[in-house]
Amino acid sequence: MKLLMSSGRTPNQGAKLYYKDTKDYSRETSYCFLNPMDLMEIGVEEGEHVLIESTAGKTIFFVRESPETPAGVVFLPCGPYANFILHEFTHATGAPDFKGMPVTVSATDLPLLSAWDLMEELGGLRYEIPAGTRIPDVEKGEKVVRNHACPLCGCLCDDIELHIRDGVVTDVVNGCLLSSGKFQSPGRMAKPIRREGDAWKEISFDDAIRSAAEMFATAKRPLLYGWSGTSTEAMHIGLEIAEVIGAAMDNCSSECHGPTIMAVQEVGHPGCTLGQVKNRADVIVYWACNPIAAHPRHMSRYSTFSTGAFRPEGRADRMVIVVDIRESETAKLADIFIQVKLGGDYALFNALRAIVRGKRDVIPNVVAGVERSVLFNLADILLNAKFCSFFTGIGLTQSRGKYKNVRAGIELVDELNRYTKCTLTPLRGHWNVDGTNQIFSLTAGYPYAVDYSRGIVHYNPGETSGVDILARWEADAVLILGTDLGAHFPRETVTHLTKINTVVLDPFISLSTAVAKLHIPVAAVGIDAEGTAYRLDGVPIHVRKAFTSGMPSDEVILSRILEEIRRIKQRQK
Ligand SMILES: Nc1nc2c(c(=O)[nH]1)N[C@H]1C(S)=C(S)[C@@H](COP(=O)(O)OP(=O)(O)OC[C@H]3O[C@@H](n4cnc5c(=O)[nH]c(N)nc54)[C@H](O)[C@@H]3O)O[C@H]1N2
Ligand SMILES: Nc1nc2c(c(=O)[nH]1)N[C@H]1C(S)=C(S)[C@@H](COP(=O)(O)OP(=O)(O)OC[C@H]3O[C@@H](n4cnc5c(=O)[nH]c(N)nc54)[C@H](O)[C@@H]3O)O[C@H]1N2
Ligand code: SF4
Ligand SMILES: [Mo]
Repeated sequence: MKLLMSSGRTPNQGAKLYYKDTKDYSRETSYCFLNPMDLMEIGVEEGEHVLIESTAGKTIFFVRESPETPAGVVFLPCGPYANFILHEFTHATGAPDFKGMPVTVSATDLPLLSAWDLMEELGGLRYEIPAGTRIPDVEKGEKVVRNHACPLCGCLCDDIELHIRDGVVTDVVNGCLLSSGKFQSPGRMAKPIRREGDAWKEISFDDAIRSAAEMFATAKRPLLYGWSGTSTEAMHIGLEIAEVIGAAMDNCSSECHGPTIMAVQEVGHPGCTLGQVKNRADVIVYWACNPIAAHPRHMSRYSTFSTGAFRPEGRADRMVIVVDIRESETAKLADIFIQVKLGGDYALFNALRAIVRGKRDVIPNVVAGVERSVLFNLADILLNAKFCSFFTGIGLTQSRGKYKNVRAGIELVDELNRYTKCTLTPLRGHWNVDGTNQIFSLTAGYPYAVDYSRGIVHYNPGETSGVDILARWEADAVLILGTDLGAHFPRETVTHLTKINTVVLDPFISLSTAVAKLHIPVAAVGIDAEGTAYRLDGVPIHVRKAFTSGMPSDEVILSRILEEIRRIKQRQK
């Protein structure tokens, strides 16, 4: 049966992000959610397997019956299985079609593969952390750390309380499922490893740094990718390396809210801080985002359920609207849920703009699956709001239309500001992805996808963005830092990573470990390293370390790689 694939966050996929080497992660990311009508047509039931094929590849998924998913769409959790069948085209935006790619789904008896199996099918090699591994020289004793920032999603909640014994987090108070998952992950690596043929060999930090520096100093087309999962201080050093070796340097925005930034570059950003939303918003619209799964404390800490100076009753003082293609966990909590057709947002925003402009007569009976009367009602609610806040997600940036969807959304907000106060805030993903845009802009002049190969910075998403450079098989050395491309990039690009000099800098084992030549473990920001991060509304917050350890930070390793590269370049002169 032909369906449209849409992938996105689930609460359990998020809780297992720091357990990618486990069966639990493989299970949570190999589900496929199908409408009961489609199940009947395919001839499968909950718990059975299906084969999903696309022009990029095929693999096996575990069937979950889901009345919330519309007929004609198969919803897949974000992860290596969805990306195993994802093509690498970004339509000149940098963001692949994570939401809205045609696939064929059929019944199968074939067994499920593990995430490691998938990586090995592409040329990678699994790695097992030796039993009993502990990061060295951790601070001894028991302590409680309060008002700590959570380095996971863009909410960057800074009210976490950690209970720690001998460098092990024994309790996470105030944190959500995702937060506890990260602070309590046992997946830390302690020693650098290098791939030698079909085996991994432990090497010293000195050897690893020399080896990485050699790879990048001699590369013809180096790419430094990720950065959303580290401190802004580390990004600065990364940008210096990029300048010295003439690398392309890109951050997770390009595959995520990069299209939002492209829209902002065209029409501006009517934003505000989360404090404004908490204190003032009486109408909140979650458009193409699902905070219950992806920003689990957003609604309670900053928006829907929080009380504020002018919203003393919290939830009772606010009208909540969700626009999504499926009845997401967030949609179930809304006052009004509007179900739009996949890729239909551009039409919907523009219909609303016309209504706000008083052109009700030009609106057809149904727009992108939504009845005209529903749109009239929605427009009235927005126009009568005292302070309306839109939160937008990657259902806009990764579906057909990409940045044009966001542009239409911003233009609607602009239109509404003629009548009332209205703001739009993208629900940025990683805890420091906003920081990447700040630091890249400050240092290189552009927020992401900056390319130093011509000696001056060149910025052209769709050309100088990570997915596109890898899709063209252009890069010969790639640094993966603060991201996991093995799990999260399209199949073809991951295949390319296995053929070249791929270096991973990551405190934790990840699926990128499998596709790398070299993995250098580091201290984790917010755990045993510190640094600056920017919350999703652009507010900078200092992320402290929870305890000290003997692991070197990203800053230390990057500075040493830079030093070594300079030495090699000097010798080459
Ligand atoms: N649990 C968990 N949380 C995470 C992450 C994670 O991996 N796991 N990753 C973090 C990152 S990097 C990011 S960017 C954020 C992302 O956070 P979100 O933006 O919430 O991400 P998604 O769940 O991918 O997509 C949001 C919604 O878009 C809907 N959607 C899909 N297509 C369309 C469409 O055409 N129109 C409309 N209106 N809706 C559509 C989906 O059904 C989904 O409910 O999450 C962050 N938090
Ligand atoms: N199918 C599908 N695929 C998707 C998406 C989708 O919706 N569907 N969404 C896309 C989006 S929006 C994004 S942003 C990406 C998200 O994907 P990624 O950026 O790959 O997200 P994570 O897997 O959380 O990877 C973060 C990495 O940073 C590491 N890390 C944590 N702390 C530190 C630190 O202090 N230093 C260093 N060096 N590393 C650290 C973690 O161990 C982890 O490996 O996935 C993309 N892929
Ligand atoms: S909502 Fe985000 S920042 Fe806050 S505790 Fe959960 S994962 Fe951490
Ligand atoms: Mo993201």
